[in-house]
Amino acid sequence: MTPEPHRRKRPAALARSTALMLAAAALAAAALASASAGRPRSQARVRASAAGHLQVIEVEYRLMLSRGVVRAGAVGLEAIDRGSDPHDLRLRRLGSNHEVIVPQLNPGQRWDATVRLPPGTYRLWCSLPEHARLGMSATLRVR
Ligand SMILES: [Cu+2]
Repeated sequence: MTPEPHRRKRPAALARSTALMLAAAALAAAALASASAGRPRSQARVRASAAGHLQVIEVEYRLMLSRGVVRAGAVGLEAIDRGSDPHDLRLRRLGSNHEVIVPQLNPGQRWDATVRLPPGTYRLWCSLPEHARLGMSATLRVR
């Protein structure tokens, strides 16, 4: 029998190429893992900041804003009554008569909507008797 040189395996070269392929596969897997772990979170953060979001917690007798500044335009406004009494919420830009009115909520209730806020300084308050005077007011900057 004559040897068949072309079909003879070369163990050293084979081992080297297998090692390279494994290394490449490991790199690809690591890249995929980091992409799938990192991408959804960062995209969600970009979307949230681009749209603008403001959460207002209503308790006796305070309004707690999730942030003091939001970007002008469409803002996702969320109000939650975490107190033990009903509360409502008004927003008014200084120098304007236009008010954003959030209906009265009962304890535990939540309300949200997208509102359009032009740039300016806004006063937020609860319009129930005495509530603003007792501390349920806050300032928001929109820019
Ligand atoms: Cu109130």
